[in-house]
Amino acid sequence: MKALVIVDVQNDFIPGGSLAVPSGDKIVPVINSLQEYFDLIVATQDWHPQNHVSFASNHPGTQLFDTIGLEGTSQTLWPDHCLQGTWGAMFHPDLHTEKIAAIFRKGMNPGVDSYSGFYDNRHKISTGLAGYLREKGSPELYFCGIAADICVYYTIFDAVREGFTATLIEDASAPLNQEAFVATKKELSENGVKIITSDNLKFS
Ligand code: VGL
Ligand code: ZN
Repeated sequence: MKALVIVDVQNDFIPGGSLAVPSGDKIVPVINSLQEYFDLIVATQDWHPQNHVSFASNHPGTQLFDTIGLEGTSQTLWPDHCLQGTWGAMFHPDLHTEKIAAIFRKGMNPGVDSYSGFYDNRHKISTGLAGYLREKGSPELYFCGIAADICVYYTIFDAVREGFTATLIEDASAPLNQEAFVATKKELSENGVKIITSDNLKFS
């Protein structure tokens, strides 16, 4: 059984949004065309309160994309994005959502960021995604979405840690930083993650 995890395909991560990822819009039709190959589809949403620690606007004197120390970890400061209930937090309007069986939201705790769809960045609070997928029979997991080098990457890493089989669908994912993505792909494949393109699914 195959499950597709669609990570953060939200307006703010797409050109026109506050933290736009180049080509974020290009992957939406690819994701739509893949959905028929899956038995189960779930999605994640970045879902921040206005006072979220990852917003540069909450740290006077800092610049966008600065890194600050935060309880022994480093935190990148982003533009305000994916504010709970706003347009920027909604799925891209062209994304087909009919088959999405469950949505897992993350980044709701004001004091801690959450790149992965499974756990917050301190690995303390679970979204319940791993338990949900296990109850569904621990399907083979396929991942796509935005940003490929950030939230998709962290989500896949946690999937592997949780013992799932994980595959990244590269042409259905868009990175914020292309160079960082090259490095994260290498790291993922060294950890047993398969990297494919959508054609591999369609013609297998
Ligand atoms: C993301 C930065 C901040 C992502 C979320 O979805 O990749 N990146 N919050
Ligand atoms: Zn965020």
